[in-house]
Amino acid sequence: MANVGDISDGKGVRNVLPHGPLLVGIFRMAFSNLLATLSLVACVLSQKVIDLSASDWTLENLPLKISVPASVPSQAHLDLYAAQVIDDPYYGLNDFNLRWVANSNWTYSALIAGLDTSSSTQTWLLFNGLDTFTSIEFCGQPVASTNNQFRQYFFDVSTLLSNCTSSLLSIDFGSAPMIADQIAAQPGQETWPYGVEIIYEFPNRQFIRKEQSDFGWDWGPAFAPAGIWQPAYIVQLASSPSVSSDIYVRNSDFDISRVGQMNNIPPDQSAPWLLNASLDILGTLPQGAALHYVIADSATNQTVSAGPLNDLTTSNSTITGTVVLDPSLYELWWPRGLGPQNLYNLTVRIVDSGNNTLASVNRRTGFRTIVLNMETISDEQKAQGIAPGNNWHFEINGHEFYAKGSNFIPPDAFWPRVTSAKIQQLFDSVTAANQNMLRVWASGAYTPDFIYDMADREGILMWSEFEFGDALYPADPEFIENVLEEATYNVRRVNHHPSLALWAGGNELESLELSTVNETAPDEYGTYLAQYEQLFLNTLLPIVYANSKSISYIPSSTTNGYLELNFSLPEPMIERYNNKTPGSVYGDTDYYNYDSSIAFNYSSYPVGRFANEFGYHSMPSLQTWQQAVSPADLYFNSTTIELRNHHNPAGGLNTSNLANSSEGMGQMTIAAERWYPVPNKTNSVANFSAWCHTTQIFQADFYKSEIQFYRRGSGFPNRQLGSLYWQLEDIWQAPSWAGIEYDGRWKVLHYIAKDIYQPVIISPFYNITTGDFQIYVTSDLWSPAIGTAAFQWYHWDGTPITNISTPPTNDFTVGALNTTRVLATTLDNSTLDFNNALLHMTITAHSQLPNTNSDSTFVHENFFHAFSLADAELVDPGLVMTYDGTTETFTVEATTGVAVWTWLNYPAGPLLNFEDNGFLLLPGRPRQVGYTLKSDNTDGEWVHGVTVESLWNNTLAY
Ligand code: BMA
Repeated sequence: MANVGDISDGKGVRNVLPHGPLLVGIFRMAFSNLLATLSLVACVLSQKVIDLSASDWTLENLPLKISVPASVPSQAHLDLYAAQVIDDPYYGLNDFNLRWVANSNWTYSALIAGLDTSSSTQTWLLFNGLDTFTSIEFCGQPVASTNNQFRQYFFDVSTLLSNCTSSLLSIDFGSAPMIADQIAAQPGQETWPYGVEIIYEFPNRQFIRKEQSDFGWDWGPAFAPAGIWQPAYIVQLASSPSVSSDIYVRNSDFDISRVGQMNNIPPDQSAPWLLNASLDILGTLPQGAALHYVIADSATNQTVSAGPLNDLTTSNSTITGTVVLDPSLYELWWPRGLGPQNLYNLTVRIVDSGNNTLASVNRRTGFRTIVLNMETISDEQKAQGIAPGNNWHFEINGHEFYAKGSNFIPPDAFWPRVTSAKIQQLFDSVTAANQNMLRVWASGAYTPDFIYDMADREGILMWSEFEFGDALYPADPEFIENVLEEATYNVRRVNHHPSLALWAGGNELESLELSTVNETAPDEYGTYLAQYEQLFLNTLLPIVYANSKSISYIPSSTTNGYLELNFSLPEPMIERYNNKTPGSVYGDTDYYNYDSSIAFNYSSYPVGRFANEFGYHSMPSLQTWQQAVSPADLYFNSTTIELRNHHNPAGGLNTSNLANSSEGMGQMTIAAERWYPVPNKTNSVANFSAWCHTTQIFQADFYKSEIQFYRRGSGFPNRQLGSLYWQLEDIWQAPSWAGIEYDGRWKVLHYIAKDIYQPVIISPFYNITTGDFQIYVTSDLWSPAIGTAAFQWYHWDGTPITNISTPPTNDFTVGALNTTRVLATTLDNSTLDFNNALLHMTITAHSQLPNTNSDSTFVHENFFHAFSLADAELVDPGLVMTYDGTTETFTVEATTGVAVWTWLNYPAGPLLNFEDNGFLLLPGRPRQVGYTLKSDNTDGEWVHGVTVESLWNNTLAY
């Protein structure tokens, strides 16, 4: 008996014997089953699973005379680094210096001990991920070649083993960049109009099924690693007739939907649940094999229901069954902030005709429906003031909600070193920042299960994507077949996670790629559109629909939605593309504008139903730079820093052309100069640090402005119901759009996102051309909030301005998922010097959090300054700070003036985040700031290294 959920727990050779829970299970069984159970033990003893991570691996390149000890899972760079053949790949310019590693072939080999060589054994090699081009040999004989990082591969090597003198497993990895170039150069190979493939460093990524950002991206390096990057096993099953039922489950697909539910369509919430369980196996199913399920509450382990699965279908490699479940027995799973994350343990067993267990799988799952509703705006919605067009929002358990979050990129260029501790720390930052959704961007790797497990527990919805981005892709049968295998494996693998929110075909394909073809080669548009539809509508959509009823699909992450969804058509989704009626609103938006002069001009932002990407890059902190570059390189435009900045992308492997990077560096500089006083310090490191920080202030300021605008749209005709900014976290230490630096340190952005994603916010909207000034309160709660808004203008020295006609307070009621205007006026520059005036606004409101019965109080504060802070006559705020070790809080106070962008900074070494940071401080109003300490290598000494500053510090020379 094999339990696919258990395998990764242990290392080494493991005869799968009954253990604790199974023995308990045996005693629970009725006596009539006991004999059958004993026969199961005989069968159990016959199966052997060898975890290949326990073997002694070697990594070699004979021409280069390199042979080092290696690991599984791993990648060549990591093993070479561990063996000190190479330096830290993340240091300095190693992105470029280590190209030879990517351009070389690498062989991983190990002698496999403990194999059962009896002729009655069926032996499989099972790889959950090989990155990417391999030739595999076992016992000195060829087994297979592979060419897809994202597939699970399994090979029957029984015959080879029966003839084996040395059980050497050897896997040759070819250089992915070299092979991509060879594929691109094949006669008759597909080409695309210039500019369609965005080239970062290595070209031709679109020909190969490997993490696309491994070839470089505008926020990351190009290591193009190779290796056995996921767990690998040898599975030995008895194949003699007496135990012909020996089975190993290699993958499974559990789908919990409402009876009658169809993908992309909001289901009937009163319908019972339908569990569809499908197991992919190695071995041979005996006649009469059946499925049995148990669902237990994951908190109490109490069984909620159990029984046989019905409507069985079997093939050589899969067994599937369904059961209808009584909805009154299950508590719903909700995303964070909208209700509890109720979870259940689902066990599905394959049983033989005597009810003996042949294999079983455990998965933690949850009961919820999540739909991306893209239906036409109904007459009823129009009557509520919603603009015509289509919907484009998520519904959880039948409720519209506001999706708040960011875009998740690969957290490291080398996945095997991504630990669950690192991801837990990242998720803690996500939940601390009031986010409920991450978009798992399309050109990294399919997310491992442990990350989805964490998302299930933390209540973070995972908008997931197939790995295609910023290119068009081949549509020849071999490529399509390869994608089909990759997609089927991954859709089935993750479908049971309640956090799974959506499948999207890829990144910016419709909005950027197809439109680039349309502009640059309109005559060829039809050809490339047909290829696009072949892959994203005729291949990927049917895979999602065949393996899940519970998940919606969109062909491209930014999309105007469908014109028609008709399940009786061979191609059920007909895309709208640009078939739009003026005055109507369709789809989601993707917005980047590096002209910082209009950054705070609301009319430049897109008006859509959902914002799935938007942003501007900034520098990481000095502390992060110090991890990766030498002290001599710590200045803004040092060559090392310019070469680590990949926006704008270099567009190839040439490192001597810095023009593209300089443009991106310039965008940060100009934005800082345009909107803030900029540093000009005598100490060059202090100057560098202050400049880095100022680019972060602009970034945070800009995102805040956009998020306020998008959130206000929830109560506007576009009924805007989501904003996911670009991007959550960094892959390495470099300038990027991230809010969290590589080691977990929060940039200013992450603090500001935390603030502006609170349920009820107050936000100002100023039209600089007309002087029109409005203030809105926006709420994403599910019940109305009643409260009071208060306004007060100040001079920079903190004295209140009284000769202005803004009312001191306004009472308001803001509806559920709605916005309300609490002030409308015109700012008249002849009455006040607005360069030197600041409006402070606060709200206190009462309502209930979704799915709770108790009242909560919601407070928020914001401030408004009409013009650039570069032109303001800021005064010294006289910031002082104290630390109280008993309450573990810092108290910060401005004593002589208003402190804008007040910033608590902590030294390199520990990892923590403050409760609040980047805030405005009025004089005489001390603020206590707590913190969450995540790691500390200073024995608590770090508290003495915390400093406080504000934008005023930019005006000081030191
Ligand atoms: C979009 C994303 C990414 C990219 C980001 C910043 O294009 O989808 O591909 O990194 O913007 O340029």
